[in-house]
Amino acid sequence: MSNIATRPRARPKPKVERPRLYKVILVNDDFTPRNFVVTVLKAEFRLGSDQAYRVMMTAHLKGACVVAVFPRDVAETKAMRASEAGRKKGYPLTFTAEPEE
Ligand code: NFA
Repeated sequence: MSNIATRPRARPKPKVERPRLYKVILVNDDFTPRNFVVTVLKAEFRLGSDQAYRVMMTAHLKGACVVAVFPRDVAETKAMRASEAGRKKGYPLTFTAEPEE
């Protein structure tokens, strides 16, 4: 007689890992106007007005602030686009992307 499926099923833990997420970080500078930073946060990261203002002020007061987390390619593209928006206006506005711990 077949004993298929009569033993306790072995359930090896699948050794798959989620892709790491990357943080996009807004870096403070002394030149980019506050309202321009807020505008970029709203346009590039779809933050609401209140959240955009809070992120801008946190970077302003503490030196940097995490804006959002994304898969690597999305984080890098968004950081680049947002930094370019500032560069286009002659501001040193900088966003970086770095892996989560
Ligand atoms: N520190 C800038 C100012 O006082 C505002 C700013 C905030 C710039 C966050 C860059 C990032 N105008």
